[in-house]
Amino acid sequence: MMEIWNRHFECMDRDELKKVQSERLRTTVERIYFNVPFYRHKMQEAGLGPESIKNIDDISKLPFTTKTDLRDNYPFGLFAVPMSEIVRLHATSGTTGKPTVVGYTRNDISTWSEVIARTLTAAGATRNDFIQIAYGYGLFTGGLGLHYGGEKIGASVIPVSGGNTTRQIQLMHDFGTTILACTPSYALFIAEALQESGINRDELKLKAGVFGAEPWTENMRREIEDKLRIKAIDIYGLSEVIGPGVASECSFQNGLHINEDHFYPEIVDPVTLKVLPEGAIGELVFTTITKEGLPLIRYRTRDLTRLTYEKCRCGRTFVRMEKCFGRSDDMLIIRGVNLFPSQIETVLLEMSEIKPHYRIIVDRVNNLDTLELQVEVDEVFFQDKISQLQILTEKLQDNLDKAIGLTVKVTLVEPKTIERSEGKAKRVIDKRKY
Ligand code: DLL
Repeated sequence: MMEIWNRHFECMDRDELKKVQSERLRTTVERIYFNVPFYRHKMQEAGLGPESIKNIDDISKLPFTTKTDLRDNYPFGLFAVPMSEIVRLHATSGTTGKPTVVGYTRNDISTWSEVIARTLTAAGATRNDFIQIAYGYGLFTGGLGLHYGGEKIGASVIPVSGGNTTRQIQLMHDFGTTILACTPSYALFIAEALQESGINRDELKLKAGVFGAEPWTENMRREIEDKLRIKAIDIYGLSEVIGPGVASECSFQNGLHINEDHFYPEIVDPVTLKVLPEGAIGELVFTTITKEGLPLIRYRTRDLTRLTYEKCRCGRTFVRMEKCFGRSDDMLIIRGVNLFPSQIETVLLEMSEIKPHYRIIVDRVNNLDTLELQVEVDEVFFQDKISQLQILTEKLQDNLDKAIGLTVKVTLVEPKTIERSEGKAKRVIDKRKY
């Protein structure tokens, strides 16, 4: 039987939980009403005051928040505390090139460590484990998010960050890593590199992995589990809400338990915004009910899933969300980095030599995402010497790298070779099979 990190909350009677959620929601609403002008105005427009929210069921009266709201209030406009209370900033890329910025108070960092401690414990980790964190460290929430939770449970944390696969395998072998934390696509890449490394799987002590930050299928899980001979646990989160630690699977791998005492979930119809009943597929919406730095009210994640309140065999009473089905918008996740096609478009539009006809082709080769951009250029480039094309390709590649932080394979093509469309253009071809 697997351990549970915080039995008091994770196995709380649901009526009791509702009381906790109601009280925490009231505190949050007061906090945002008095400290964040954006929220106060939105509540006033809806004819609401802090006293309108008495218990968790009143949540449906509150207005939704979107990524655009965060962007419009860039960088710190939605923070609910003075900057002197903020001890950490993280960020993700957004549509306009401006990142979405999130801020944490000391208590928020402690909440984050708590929810990750639950995640890691549910994956079977204890103080005797060696956790190799191959999520990126930096503005991305993956690395540092897992890190603090790993230390909280007393495990030996190996903060290797992403990349350098040969070294990952070497450390895994030499340090006796038991838990691997990275994106599922990177886990598969590591698995294949291991087969070629000369190190035998039996020489490793690996027993489980906590994988997330991008969508992945049951097929991919099976492949990882077979190749690495580990238990592959799905973990979900988003920077705006806290980072990783929002929801995670238990050993039964049958839906992700949402840390409902901190993040209150709803499923809504992405078009009508009506709250949908249990079991219906729709857009996941979160209200943070304990966060201080950046509380979010009914934040639309764009992730599509469904919820079940059925009791889980593990003993946890928290609601479970199914593995994400996809997104209601067009955000791509390439090697764990969020990318909107419009970011690429912005770069193209800034270069006069290039026509705004392009196609983005995403694929997965050897389990790593690849990104190709096919773009039309003026005829003169094809009449001229090849070196001209080469120079332009390199310039574009360089500009893209700077703007989106991803290596893009650029293919310049002759005018009118890219299919036109009369309705919405399908600019993205995603060949990945999750
Ligand atoms: O990816 C936080 C994270 C780090 C989660 C490490 C898990 C592990 P963002 O960069 O803000 O935060 O991206 C959030 O990634 O809205 C989903 O679309 C997607 N996503 C995250 N986890 C999963 C998952 C981190 N397990 C966005 N399955 C989210 C499917 C996921 N999609």
